Amino acid sequence: MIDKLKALQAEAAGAVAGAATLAALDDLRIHYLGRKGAVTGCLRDMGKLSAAERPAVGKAANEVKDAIEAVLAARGEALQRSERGARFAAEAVDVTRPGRRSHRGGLHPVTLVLREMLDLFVGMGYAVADGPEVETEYYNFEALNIPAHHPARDMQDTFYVAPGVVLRTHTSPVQVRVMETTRPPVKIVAPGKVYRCDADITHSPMFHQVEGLLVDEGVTFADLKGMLTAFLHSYYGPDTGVRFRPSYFPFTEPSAEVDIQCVLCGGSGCRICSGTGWLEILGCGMVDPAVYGFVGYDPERYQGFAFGMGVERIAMLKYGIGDIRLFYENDARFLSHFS
Ligand code: 2U9
Repeated sequence: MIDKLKALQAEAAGAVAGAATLAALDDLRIHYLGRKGAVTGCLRDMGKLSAAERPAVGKAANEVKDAIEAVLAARGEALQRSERGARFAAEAVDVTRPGRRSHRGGLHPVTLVLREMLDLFVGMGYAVADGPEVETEYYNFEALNIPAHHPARDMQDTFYVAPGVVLRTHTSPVQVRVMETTRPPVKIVAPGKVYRCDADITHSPMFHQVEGLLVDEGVTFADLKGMLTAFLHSYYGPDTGVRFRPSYFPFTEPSAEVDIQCVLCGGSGCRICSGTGWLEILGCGMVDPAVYGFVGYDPERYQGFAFGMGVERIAMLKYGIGDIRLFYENDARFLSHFS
């Protein structure tokens, strides 16, 4: 029996030394020392021994049990150390590596250009006004001296929401609403989205406008010319040529369109300006006295000027963008040029 125990001890020592994982070590503990284990079996069999043999065999069995427990504990500690070491190595963080850059967004080019333009008008004392994008025909057309059956009211140009209700085709209704509730002097710019049934590389069914209105006593076309020239010189540089051409709008009389010298060729003629050397940049005029009738202003006492421009058009000319649809596609490669 003692020989058998010694053999078990030697066998266990070899097996424990060869155990590669804590789980394998646990299996060995059960195999040798568990309730149905080999050493436990020997201790149970002691009942069959004579009273004379029992003390020596019992002592040997306890020694073998202690010895196996000792090698299991030593191997367990060693395996725990190396398993922890391997885990630490796998989880190690190299604090000397460069950090990951976070991607920073930026303002949309239409927002950038709109803010730059508004900054210049606010600097000249204009207040910023806004109003609804869904408008009545009265505010979008009638009060602006665009009577029924005028070509500008044609279904091709205007999105009708319901009878008598449209998506505003310009921000001019904002100025009408301000005049209805405010006595002169009025000095406002009205930025915002407008809608027209039109789509190609330079037209979009939704785009942005900035319009302006100044009404007071003694306002002349010279004031309009001087203010817009100052605005365009601030925006495009003081040496940029500016010219006013006669034009027609139902809500202004007289009316003009304003050109700047081509931003690309400087006036010698190129693809952008179709060889003319000039680019149309905005429209303007003296508010038609008929408009004052709708808002209760005295046309004998007050004069005013108004102007309007498309924000996308100005952004396209500033950044050399050839297709208006690029503004609405949210392609990060396009937008990243402006951040
Ligand atoms: C009131 C009276 C007059 C606003 C004006 C223009 C000329 C003009 C266009 C520029 C390019 C529209 O975006 S665009 O297609 N606008 O040429 N707008 S005068 O005149 C007003 C506005 C409100 C009460």
